[in-house]
Amino acid sequence: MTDGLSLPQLASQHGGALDHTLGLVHWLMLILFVGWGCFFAYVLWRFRAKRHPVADHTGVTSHTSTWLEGAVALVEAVLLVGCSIPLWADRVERFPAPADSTRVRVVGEQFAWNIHYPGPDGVFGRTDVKLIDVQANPLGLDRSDPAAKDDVTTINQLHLPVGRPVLVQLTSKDVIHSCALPEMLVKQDLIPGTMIPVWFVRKVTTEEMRQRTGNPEFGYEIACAQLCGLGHYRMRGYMTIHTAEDFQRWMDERQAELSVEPEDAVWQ
Ligand SMILES: [Cu+2]
Repeated sequence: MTDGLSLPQLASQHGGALDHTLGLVHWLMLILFVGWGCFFAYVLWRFRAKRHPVADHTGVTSHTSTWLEGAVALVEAVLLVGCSIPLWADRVERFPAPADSTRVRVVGEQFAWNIHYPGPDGVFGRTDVKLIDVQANPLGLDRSDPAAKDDVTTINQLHLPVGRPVLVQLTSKDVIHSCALPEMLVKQDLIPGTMIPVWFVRKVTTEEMRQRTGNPEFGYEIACAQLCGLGHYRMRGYMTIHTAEDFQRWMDERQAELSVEPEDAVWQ
């Protein structure tokens, strides 16, 4: 239904329903465009000056256009109440259990994405604004907190396993940013002082997408969708979707690096 719209390659579980709604809206708009265009042409012909040399103050007595407008409003109400609201309600009411999910924090800043994994213990370590060091510790992670010992942080590199739900907590250090993952049909603002949860299920690994698109360089992009300052254009991150085994291997490698470099370790 959305083949002609040049949408990004779909790579998430919920994205199909969103694309479907988008397709329905486009069809409705096409029908409206053609319908109202024909109606306009009819009115120009029907009320031409030759036929009505004197203005008629009574105007049209037929109620056809009222019924037509009522029908359009009804279809729009069905799209909103029948498609969009249930889709949204499903997203915000049915969060996956943390135990069954990969959990990660994404902290926006001018102009980078800080990624924070809780590590094998599943607990995010304490962060403190006083410990923030732009180069060495951009998240202000307190490595003396036992829960922070196994935490993994990266900059602009989000690694996730395919298939498993991911629970992302979004926040910002400075201004409002927006985390946009086009292929996942995910877009959510990051607002300083709030922690906004988002979840989605990835269905296609980076490797599969490279084969599907025929582009060996393909990488999922994390774009900032809010004009957040002069460097907004370079606020770009990358998301790599691994198989479960490859993700575990990646996480194990980060854990191994932690044991060598226990203090303030940051990986690019
Ligand atoms: Cu931004």
